[in-house]
Amino acid sequence: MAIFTRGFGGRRDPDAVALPPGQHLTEGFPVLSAGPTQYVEPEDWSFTLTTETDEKQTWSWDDLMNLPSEDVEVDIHCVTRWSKLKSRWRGVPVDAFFEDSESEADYVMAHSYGGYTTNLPLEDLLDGKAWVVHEYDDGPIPAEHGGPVRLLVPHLYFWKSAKWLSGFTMMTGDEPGFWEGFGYHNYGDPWREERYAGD
Ligand SMILES: Nc1nc2c(c(=O)[nH]1)N[C@H]1C(S)=C(S)[C@@H](COP(=O)(O)O)O[C@H]1N2
Ligand SMILES: [Mo]
Repeated sequence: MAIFTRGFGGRRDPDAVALPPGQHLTEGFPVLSAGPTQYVEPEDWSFTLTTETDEKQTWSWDDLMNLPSEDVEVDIHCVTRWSKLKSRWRGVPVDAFFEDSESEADYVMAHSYGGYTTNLPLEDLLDGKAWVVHEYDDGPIPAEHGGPVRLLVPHLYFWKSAKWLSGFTMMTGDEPGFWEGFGYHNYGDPWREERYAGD
């Protein structure tokens, strides 16, 4: 029978094995925003880490540029079922922002210019698993994709990668962010297909 035939249907496409369940490949880069694109100039951008005791630390664009950045090439997976392989970013591992933090909280709310939020366990942001990125494909991140600075958490569905990142707030207890409050899964592991609450 035809099960080993490559071609129409693509079921034996070697790329398919790299995709989480229920995802298909896109060559483009769809834009998904719950509200209007935010236009923030690098000189107006800042990032504030607020601890559970309301201590604040703020980084300007220049501060961000002075932290060690690295190049990352990662696959990204949107809950609306597109995946993009080998997307190329440059940014600072999230670990750098916690070096001088006295926080003992286990959960983080990421905040964006424009009001978007998304919640993550702190451990999913540390140990080189997530980045505060400021370049896409060797250039500035286009505003519609979250520039000048977005969060990149490639091991979770892409709604966790907050565009126009403005800060983290530490939380001793977990709380839903924007989409999590509208029924998206609290954690969002694409490999376990955690799309919606109850998955
Ligand atoms: N601030 C902000 N960040 C956001 C969103 C948003 O609406 N606002 N949408 C999320 C969703 S659902 C997805 S799939 C990705 C889309 O990123 P892209 O537009 O660069 O593809 O951004 C995530 N980050
Ligand atoms: Mo999404």
